Amino acid sequence: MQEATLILIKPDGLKKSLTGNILTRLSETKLEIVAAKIVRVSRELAEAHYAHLKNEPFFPELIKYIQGELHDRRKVMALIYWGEEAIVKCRRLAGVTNPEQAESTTIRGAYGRITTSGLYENVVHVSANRVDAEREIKLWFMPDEIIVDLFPTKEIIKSHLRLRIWV
Ligand code: FUP
Repeated sequence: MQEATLILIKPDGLKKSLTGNILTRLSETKLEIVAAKIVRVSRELAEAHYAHLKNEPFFPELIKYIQGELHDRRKVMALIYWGEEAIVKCRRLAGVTNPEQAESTTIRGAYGRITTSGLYENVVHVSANRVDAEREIKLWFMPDEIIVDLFPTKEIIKSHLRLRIWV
């Protein structure tokens, strides 16, 4: 079954110049990149992305991290990979959330670390399942930024501007 997954190369990955390595590792999956961009992450986007962790003690630090405030790199690279079993293939390559517990052959195991304050700096975000992937893709991308039709869309007219938005 073809499916899509959101990948973020987080600010620590960008600062450590790991973009090439990470994309090379992901190319092992033979999945197709159907969208890619560099994003300046607003507080609203960061909080929406990590809404499920709102009550965790590390939440404020996590928001700073994904916004790039800990690495002097106020950007992330966002990509959508698409194809057979995309979610599990990318998760497997990324490794588990805790970089100390991730296999050393995975991206997080090879390049991640835990900060002195206990935050996991794990280099990449990879959608965990189909429900998360759909929610996250719709948060990070507009329909016209993706070269395949992943989810239903509708057209709206806003101040004489014709836009395509998620239904
Ligand atoms: P994942 O789906 O692997 O990104 O895991 P989560 O959504 O549970 O966590 C999101 C981010 O919160 C992680 F990438 C790093 C951070 N985190 C911590 O710093 N400590 C924790 O105990 C759990 C998550």
